[in-house]
Amino acid sequence: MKIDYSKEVEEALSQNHPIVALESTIITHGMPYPENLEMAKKVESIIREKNVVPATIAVIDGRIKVGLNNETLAYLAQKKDVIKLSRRDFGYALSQKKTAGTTVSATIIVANLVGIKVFATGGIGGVHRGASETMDISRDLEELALHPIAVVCAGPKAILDLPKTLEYLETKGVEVIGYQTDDLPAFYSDKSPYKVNYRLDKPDEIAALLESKWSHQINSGVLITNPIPEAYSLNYDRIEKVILKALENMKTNSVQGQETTPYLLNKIKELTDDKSLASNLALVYNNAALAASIAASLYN
Ligand code: PSU
Ligand code: MN
Repeated sequence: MKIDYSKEVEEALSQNHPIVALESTIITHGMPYPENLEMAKKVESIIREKNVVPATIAVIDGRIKVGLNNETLAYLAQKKDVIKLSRRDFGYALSQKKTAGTTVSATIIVANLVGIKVFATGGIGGVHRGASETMDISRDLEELALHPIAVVCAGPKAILDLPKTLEYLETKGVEVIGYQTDDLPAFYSDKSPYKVNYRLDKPDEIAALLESKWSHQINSGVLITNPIPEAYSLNYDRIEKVILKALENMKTNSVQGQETTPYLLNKIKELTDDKSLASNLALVYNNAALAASIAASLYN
């Protein structure tokens, strides 16, 4: 397999040392520069503080990279015309030597190829509002269903249809765990009107769930939903109004397909005077810390 590892990740893999995978679409398409770069470095340091190795995954000039150095992170964070890479896009990006941010779906694929079991992100993609018309359902859900990996997030992104996303995950056999919560976290908000499948309060209980599931060859993913810290949580009803406005804007501008999510995140940032970006950063850091604790417990 033509995959380039950072030295740190290569060593961790050979010594069975805990690793947390990180995606890179959040860097290339999810946040503006320079906040994206600051975020990419800080998540890694949060993971290292727990003696766990971070593995940011991306495609650089047609090579799959697992573990990026600061120079490559800086390059990726500023690069224009970078591909948002999902399962669909591997053939083109690799053969044409393109540079790409890997979405949750593509990051799951690569993490699984190299044997990483825990992955932290902000929010996953899911069933979009209006999906019965547009059929826009994120590939993230399919890859979660296909591979034994734990994805730690702050819930599906609030721009989505949350009940339909939960239904879809049920159909696909993906357990939705609430970390210290019964309510489904909704990305910018720590609560939503919906419930998670099961609540677990300790990282080692989550690790035990993963081991129980996977040791019986029930090889599907698990979604760990971790509520955004209260200080950064935005009111669910208030942010819902902002989302509706952003969705209207999106229609007016005929935005569709893979541009949908980056467009909405950016519009919401504008409409909230950057408050949503501060929340997005806080929730990513919170997820990195939980993912590192789960990974450490899993490899013990
Ligand atoms: N989480 C964030 N910001 C993001 C994303 C996640 O806080 O930008 C990205 C992830 O890479 C996810 C993608 O896989 O958004 C979903 O895109 P889509 O809805 O087109 O599948
Ligand atoms: Mn889509």
